[in-house]
Amino acid sequence: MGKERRSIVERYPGNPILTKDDVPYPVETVHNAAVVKHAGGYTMLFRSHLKNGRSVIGIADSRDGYAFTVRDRPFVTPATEGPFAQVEEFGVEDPRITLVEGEYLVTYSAYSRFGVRVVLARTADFEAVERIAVITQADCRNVVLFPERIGGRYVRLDRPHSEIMPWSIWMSSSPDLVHWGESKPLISPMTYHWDEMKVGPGSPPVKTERGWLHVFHGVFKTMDGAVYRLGTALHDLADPSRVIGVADEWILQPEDPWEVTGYVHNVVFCCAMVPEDDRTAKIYWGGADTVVCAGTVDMEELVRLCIDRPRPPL
Ligand code: BMA
Repeated sequence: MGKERRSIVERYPGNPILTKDDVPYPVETVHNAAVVKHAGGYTMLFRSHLKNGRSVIGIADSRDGYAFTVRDRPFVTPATEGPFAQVEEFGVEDPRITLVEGEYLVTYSAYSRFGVRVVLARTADFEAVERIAVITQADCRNVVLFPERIGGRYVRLDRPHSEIMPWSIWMSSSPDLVHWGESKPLISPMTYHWDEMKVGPGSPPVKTERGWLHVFHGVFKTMDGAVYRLGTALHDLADPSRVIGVADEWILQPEDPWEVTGYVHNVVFCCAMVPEDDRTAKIYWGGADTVVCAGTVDMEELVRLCIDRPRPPL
């Protein structure tokens, strides 16, 4: 192994690409951003902490996927009336976006005194958003939807969490996006490994010739607190519950000053991988729960890592 190994995620030299100073309303952080291609450019949904410690989801637009302009108002704020008010009482966090059958489906974590659950919403144009349903029980986070039905069913990865550690990545499916079942664990943390404390889905899966590729986060607990890193995994195209490979090594860890120090130290947390035409993809991550960062990956290289240098999924 040569010492000068190129990093797998090439950080954008202009990182961080978004900070709280870019937001035209008062926020303490901007992080954990979902991004999709839309209307000839890129649209981002990102989480911000308010000064009361609770979170809202903002929206920003870009031509090139790096320079984003934040809109005047947040895209999702906690519902204060109607059927979603009870689950969103303590805030909305960590959006993901998947284009499914012509509409953008958005999932986000909703916190309340009853724990954390995931809400599914839809938007055609990123102007209006319509909540569809609460699609998990408590406690569950990090729902990422596959972009197409597989075997006639909608499919998602998610991460339920309970008293029982360590917390794993599960898959479930649905006939209608509202009722979910057939749940099973697919990827577990590995003892004495960079992800030994917990893992969770990061980006919605992207279709490649070799399988469904996604980026996930893994957490290691140290005497100095937890370290959030990113890993990658590949699933069978026809049956994504079959994990083809989970790369043994992480692909990104906190290294830049704004990833090492911030609202929560030592965090890189991914909610989006956006494929480009040349087999690269842009990935986006929150740095230290404080800023949004971007970088590029060679998707073929991620696929190879999963196939050639795997570790056991469970
Ligand atoms: C997780 C979530 C993420 C956050 C991460 C690091 O549990 O709360 O939103 O980025 O912790 O603090």
